[in-house]
Amino acid sequence: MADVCHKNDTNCQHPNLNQHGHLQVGHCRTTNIFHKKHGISFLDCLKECMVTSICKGINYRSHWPLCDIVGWSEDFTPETDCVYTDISEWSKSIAGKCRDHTCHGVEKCVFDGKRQKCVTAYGPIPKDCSDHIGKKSGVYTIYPNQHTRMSVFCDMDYEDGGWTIVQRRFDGSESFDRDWDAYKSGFGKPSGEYWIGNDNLHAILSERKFKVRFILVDVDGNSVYAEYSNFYIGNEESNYALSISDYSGTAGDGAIDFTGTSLNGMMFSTKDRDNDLKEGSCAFQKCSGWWHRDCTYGNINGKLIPGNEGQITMHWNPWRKFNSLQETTLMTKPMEM
Ligand SMILES: [Ca+2]
Repeated sequence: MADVCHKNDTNCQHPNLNQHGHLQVGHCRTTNIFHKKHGISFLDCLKECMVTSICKGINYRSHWPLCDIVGWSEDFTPETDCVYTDISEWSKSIAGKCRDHTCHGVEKCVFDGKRQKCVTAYGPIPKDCSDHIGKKSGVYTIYPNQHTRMSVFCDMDYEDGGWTIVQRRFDGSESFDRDWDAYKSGFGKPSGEYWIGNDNLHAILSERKFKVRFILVDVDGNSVYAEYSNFYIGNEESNYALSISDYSGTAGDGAIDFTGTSLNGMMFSTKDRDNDLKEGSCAFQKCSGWWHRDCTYGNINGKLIPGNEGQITMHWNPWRKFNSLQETTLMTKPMEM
């Protein structure tokens, strides 16, 4: 440890691993593993984690020996001979000259003999679900940029997979008749019904060029889709101004208002923030946060009340008029994979 520890730091020079009750023996993380290193010691593995901003802990298998650099993760899976430990439990001095580094999420600190440098760590960090491709559908963590981390549902089965779910509804367990702050930060659970959050969506869409797809299912189980090959939303200062165009699909174009005009360029509205072009509040009238213009013909954030019809329902007018749909999904994926 001489190369990484300060000479007066006895705990670092001679760490007693057995003193650390925070070692999780026989359990390891299985998601958000960014990097694996063979043939290094436990302490070097800890050091590797310590200098990597995105690292929250390590899995270590002493019989290989194998070191996993693990990001933010909640799962724990039993595995004999595997040890997990959270990096926050350890002295920062293990990082040696990089102990007070200020590198960001996708970087790691190296010391070049004179000073700290931040270099890109371990290739691409998953910015959206397309970077998790090849895995099965489920909840994953994505890091659109250095300051944004979120859990999302990734659909890896639909049309080659790689879809990041923006909105998903199928059982009516979440209310979507919510205010600005709820839509801003997102609500619901990625494993169930949810809205990803407008700030999160802006962060994702700012990294690449995206298409978006609406999947709609009626009460009889019929399914159609609407795709727009141009999709972007601005930041909160722009009221999440929407770019949406180039429709294709089987559902009909529902990204239009009552006059048949595209919602392209519209700002987001909620029941407590009216940014639409109509007298009165469309968000209030349609029970949905959305990019209302003269309201909207595609009201996927309306009320999920199968068997009912009207302005407030979760509907897609070009397909099933104002009848409540049974399921809706809004998902996005980079144009080029
Ligand atoms: Ca209005």
